[in-house]
Amino acid sequence: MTSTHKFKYSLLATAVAMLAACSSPEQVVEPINGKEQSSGHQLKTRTSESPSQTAADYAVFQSTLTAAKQGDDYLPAQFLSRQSDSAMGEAVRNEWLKSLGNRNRWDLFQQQYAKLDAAGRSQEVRCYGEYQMLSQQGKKSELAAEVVRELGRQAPGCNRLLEEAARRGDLKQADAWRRVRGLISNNQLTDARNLAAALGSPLDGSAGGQGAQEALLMNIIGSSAQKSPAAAVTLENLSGSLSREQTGFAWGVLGYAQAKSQNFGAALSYYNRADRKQLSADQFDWYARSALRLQRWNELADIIRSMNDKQQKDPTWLYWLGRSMAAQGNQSEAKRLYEQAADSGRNFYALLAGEELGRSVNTRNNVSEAGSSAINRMAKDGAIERALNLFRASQNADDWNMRRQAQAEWRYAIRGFGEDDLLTAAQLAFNNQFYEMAINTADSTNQKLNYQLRYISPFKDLTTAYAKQVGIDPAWVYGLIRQESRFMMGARSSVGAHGLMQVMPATAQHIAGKIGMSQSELYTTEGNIRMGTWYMADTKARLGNSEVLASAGYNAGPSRARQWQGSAPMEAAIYAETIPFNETRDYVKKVMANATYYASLFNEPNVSLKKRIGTVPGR
Ligand code: BLG
Repeated sequence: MTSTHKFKYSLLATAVAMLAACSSPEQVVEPINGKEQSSGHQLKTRTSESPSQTAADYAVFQSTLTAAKQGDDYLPAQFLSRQSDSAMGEAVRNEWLKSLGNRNRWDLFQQQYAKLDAAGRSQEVRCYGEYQMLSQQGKKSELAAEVVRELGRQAPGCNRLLEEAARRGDLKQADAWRRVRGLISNNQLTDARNLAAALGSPLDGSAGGQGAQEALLMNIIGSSAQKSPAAAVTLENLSGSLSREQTGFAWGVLGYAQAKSQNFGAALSYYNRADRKQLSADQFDWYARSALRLQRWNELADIIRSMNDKQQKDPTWLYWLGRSMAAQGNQSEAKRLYEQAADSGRNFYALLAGEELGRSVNTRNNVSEAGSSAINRMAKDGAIERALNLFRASQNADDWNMRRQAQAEWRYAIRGFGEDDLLTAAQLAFNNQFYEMAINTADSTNQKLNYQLRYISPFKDLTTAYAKQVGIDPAWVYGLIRQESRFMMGARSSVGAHGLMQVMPATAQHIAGKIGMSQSELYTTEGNIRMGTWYMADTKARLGNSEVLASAGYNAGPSRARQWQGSAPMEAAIYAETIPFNETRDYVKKVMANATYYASLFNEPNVSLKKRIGTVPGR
């Protein structure tokens, strides 16, 4: 060992010893996390730190994460000796633990694992934790039994856990081979091969048996094969040499591929030959959506009833099962299902189900606003203070990554809060114009509801004026901004959409040309609102005057929104539910539900979601 290494590791030993010794209250997760609190006065404040301390730690945060990823033990230990009880600390510890697990440094791993609040452990770190207990103490892994039910890619630590459990014969064979098939269908061939080998039957057929058998499926459910019209024929022809489990799985994959390409008839006929026990939640969703799009109500009911309990309780399927029951004349059962959906929260289907029951949207707060003394006390909590300090610094520096970390610190700070504390925190965030966290925090309560905080409406003069100028409903505009940016002025998306209304630079160029603006106005608050509202109105006019189509077009492009229309007019909720892009489907439902709440808060005459969305015309 070189002298620098010696130096490094003696420092490491000191830092680790310091960490072990540091069990002062601020290092341990405070009781604030965990229990439901009945009122704000139980809030215990965490130790505060100076803004310069937070800034100094943030300055080395990214490089510490990188060092941890690259297998360095010194910098993470040093960072955690100063900044442990925070989101930054949790992120560093998670990254460090992954690296320790990967390098089999189990003593240090165990020590650090114990210091990480269970609610803050990443899934991969939990996988390493269970891997360690399985491989060293032979303790069976519950997480492995859960993860093996997933069909897609998993983090390396989770694959390692699965393969160890497979080698020991701990996995249910049916689940394990189903995952092998799922990996093949998701183009994760290396992981599929590794799992099959760990199960003792490699896909290359070298040991014959199950592995060789499963390899036959590659030409049918492989990621490009599954989309081809020939796949179904190949599956028919090969079914004599495949097991029932294999054909049952393969039909599910082919059904899903057709549904995602909007061939709902073919999708349904393939899905009908699938083994329902092997379908994933995502595959089941598209099975049901295929029946829904074709309005085959009896089949839809049957499909929803075969979903697992959790999925059946999703407001989406409660509502659509209710509609199936109503279509079949079973009004009492429909009513029972609508009641469950309506009570599920403030989502799209809760609103639609409520309307079926004759209820209308309610935006009356059922609690009084947080008082100033509670807000002041909250502001003194060290974790809240850290989040706000970082938020302010991010605004001063116009630093988007820092803003994201401020959000993470806020989420960390409010973890485990009771509903009173959540609403106090939401008000505090709002008072500081930390809008996205005001909304998210207020939105996380279930019993105590403050609608002004859930549906805040800053920038009112500008937004209302431009909405009126182009003749669209301000409630729809607010519903869209809330979903696009949570009212963050400098918001930037992964693909480059910008500002409150998340306008893409290329779209801004197009808009600017149409209405005589400069493209650079995209970056001002007013210019962004003017561009976004104009584009909403223009898209709506081009797409049958439908807010639903226009919302889809705003997010995915008008030509896609048009392509998803049917040849005949269609109930807009069916259109929205069968949008193939996950982002856009979720977006449209949220924008429309938000618009309904804003309409109520703005005292607009139409507060019916059903009327607002109406019918989508045919292509
Ligand atoms: C939209 C554009 C459309 C464009 C589509 O992208 O942006 N809308 C606006 O700029 C207002 O004009 O259609 S096209 O002109 O026909 O191509 C498709 O390119 C914006 C979307 C993109 C999306 N947000 C507004 O909804 C976005 O940023 N997605 C990434 C989300 S995340 O960061 O990964 O979470």
